Amino acid sequence: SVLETTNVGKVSWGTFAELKDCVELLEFYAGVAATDAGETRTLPGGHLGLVVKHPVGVCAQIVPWNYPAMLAMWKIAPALAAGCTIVLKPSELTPVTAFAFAELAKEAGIPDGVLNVVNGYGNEVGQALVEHPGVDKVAFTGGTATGKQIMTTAAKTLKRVTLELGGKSAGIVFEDSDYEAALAGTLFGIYYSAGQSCEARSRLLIQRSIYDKFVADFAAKAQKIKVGNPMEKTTQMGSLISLQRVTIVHGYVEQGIAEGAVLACGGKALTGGEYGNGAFYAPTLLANVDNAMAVAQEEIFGPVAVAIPFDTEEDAIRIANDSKYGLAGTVWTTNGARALRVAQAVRTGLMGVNTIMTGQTGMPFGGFKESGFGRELAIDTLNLYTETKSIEYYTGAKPLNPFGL
Ligand code: TXE
Repeated sequence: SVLETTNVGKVSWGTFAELKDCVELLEFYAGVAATDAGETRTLPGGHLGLVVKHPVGVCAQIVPWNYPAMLAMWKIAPALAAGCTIVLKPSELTPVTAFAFAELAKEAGIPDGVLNVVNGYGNEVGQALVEHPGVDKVAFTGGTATGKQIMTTAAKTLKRVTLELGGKSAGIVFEDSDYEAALAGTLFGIYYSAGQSCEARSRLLIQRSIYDKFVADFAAKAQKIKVGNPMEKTTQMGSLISLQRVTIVHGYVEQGIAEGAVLACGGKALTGGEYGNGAFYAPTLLANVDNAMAVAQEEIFGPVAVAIPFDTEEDAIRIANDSKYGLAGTVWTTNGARALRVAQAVRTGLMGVNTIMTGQTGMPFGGFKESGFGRELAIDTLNLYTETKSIEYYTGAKPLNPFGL
């Protein structure tokens, strides 16, 4: 985790949990691999049908910088379990742990050529992998614009493609929620990983009757988050990936304020002193946000939440769905029927009920709409790394002779 925290700048207790996740995933898919029994079908005319799975082949796996090791393992583990070979391209910003994986793979006895790691820029090395005729499948996690470009390029050789892209997920807080639980959960849901998570609950939809109080309490708690050296155990939020990211995030905050949002807390880069060696941004909340504003529609990918009021359940669902993205969300309520109504009505691949802990091993992870397609972390992820083959086996005693000649 020291290596990964050095790689990405996030808190070390977070990267430790992510690396534990990597081990869990390897164990999970090792078990899943052993369960692939194929299928047999009894067919008419003396035939027996066998349905078997074949590895899809060479997989280019292109991953981003926000969870460098963990997102790589989300792809490596099922590909190995399916019998594929891998060319992994980490982000040019965070190549360190991918290379550590390659060394560990060698030490573990994985034959040369099975898990390959190449480093380089997306528009050079990434693009070359997507174009290469020897690559059968591209599995990508990253920005939606890059995902669209990859899909277009991959079409030229009809590669199999799976895309896990951005999000603008809603945390929907009803007046009948467990208030303290909703407060704690929504806070963690955006500021964990400094908001650099595809499933970050970056839009807070809060019922109008509790809106003012919730915004005030959330802002008060956000200001208490300990930001600083990611190696310190007591730090709660570390550095952003780069100073360039800080500039992008701040640009969005300024745009939001210019469009009429009210800054409830944060809104500035943290510089000097203990912040001098990193790219720090204060936990930020923009209130009085309208869902049409850029800060409510675009993925900021930093520690910035926007608070939008709603009146009724229908309202909340409509606003949550008014997004080109469809990755995740959470509904905070103590009304069980409402929880399931809303969880099903919001068009996202993942929904939490009174939790932001979506993305656990075994549960299909992926998006609707422009958040991509394909589901990782689950048993059926193996289908993304295999081709299905039908073998029809003639078992009749007499030779088949339809022409009778
Ligand atoms: O990601 P890119 P960037 C979102 C987030 C962020 C935006 C852009 O909103 O602001 O994406 O971030 C490789 N062919 N997410 O520019 O470009 C690149 O080298 C092949 C969401 O950092 O998507 C890297 O390995 N590969 C996200 C990977 O793609 C290409 C996580 C991701 O980079 C390529 C990160 C090309 N033409 C950003 N261009 C999530 N879903 O969690 C780039 N790459």
